[in-house]
Amino acid sequence: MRSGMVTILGRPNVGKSSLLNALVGRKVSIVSHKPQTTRHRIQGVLHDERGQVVFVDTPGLHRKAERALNKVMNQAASGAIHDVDLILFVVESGRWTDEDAGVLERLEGITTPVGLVINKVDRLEDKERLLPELEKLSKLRDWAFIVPLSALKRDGLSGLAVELFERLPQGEPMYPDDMLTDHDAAFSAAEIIREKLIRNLHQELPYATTVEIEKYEREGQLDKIQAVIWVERDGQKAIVIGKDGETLKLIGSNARRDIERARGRKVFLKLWCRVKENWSDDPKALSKFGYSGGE
Ligand SMILES: Nc1nc2c(ncn2[C@@H]2O[C@H](COP(=O)(O)OP(=O)(O)OP(=O)(O)O)[C@@H](O)[C@H]2O)c(=O)[nH]1
Ligand SMILES: [Mg+2]
Repeated sequence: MRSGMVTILGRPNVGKSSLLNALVGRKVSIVSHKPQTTRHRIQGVLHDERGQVVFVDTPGLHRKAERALNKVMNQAASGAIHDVDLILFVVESGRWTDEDAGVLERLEGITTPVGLVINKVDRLEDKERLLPELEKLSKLRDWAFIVPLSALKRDGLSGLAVELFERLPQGEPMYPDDMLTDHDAAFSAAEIIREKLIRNLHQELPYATTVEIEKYEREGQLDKIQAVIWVERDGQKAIVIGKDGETLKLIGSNARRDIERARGRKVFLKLWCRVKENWSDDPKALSKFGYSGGE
């Protein structure tokens, strides 16, 4: 049996969380078309007759880390470079940017093997374009392997799994075979609510919000959840709530449906919106809301 830890790294929005979910076979990490969706390290476990892979999904490494929250996110990603068996460097097919180059720079001098994943190849209209791209990217560093794939279409995943199991050390599984993530129900619920916020709010607003679970109780067949959406200003609160409370209602019902699906139980969800000025640049608030750069 093979067993090991694999960190998924890359700039924002390349599809790291989508790849994790595709590999694990269940949605353990939230996804959106907006960059900087993932804020925490998320573990997901792949179980297979060949062994077990524990993946660590990380916040996209980005250049402009001005606010304390963005610094913590970059730290969380960088910290996951060490003490793992392999790193997957994820890029987007046909779109190499300065931020990708920045991630590559951080990997300089690292002795952990790094495999390159070229994601979103489904978007290539002309498949012939892939060859010159492979050629160009292959020269950037000494890769353990290069795998083009589509996380969205689940195309090319088995090829990646072959490469992973070949390189991971021999060993017994670290986690029981029904465990797909290390996060508890409250954390998952908060993340699902945050995903709905990102998807339903426009522009910069999602970056000014976070979710805190105040109460999570099991009552028979029902999970009763009370959660607070924190924003930074009164004006933002008005937008989150919306006209006649419609936006908040929509976010709540979308989130409830997904939490029910994830837990396989009925859910009662009560959502509030509150203001905490400048929370995303306030180290105390960040720690209260569960953001940390390291383990
Ligand atoms: N066409 C296409 N889109 C994809 C693929 N994989 C992911 N996406 C989309 O790319 C966007 C970003 O996906 P995420 O998985 O959230 O990306 P991420 O790298 O985790 O982003 P951050 O957490 O913000 O760093 C979403 O809209 C996904 O649906 C793919 O293989 N093909
Ligand atoms: Mg992500």
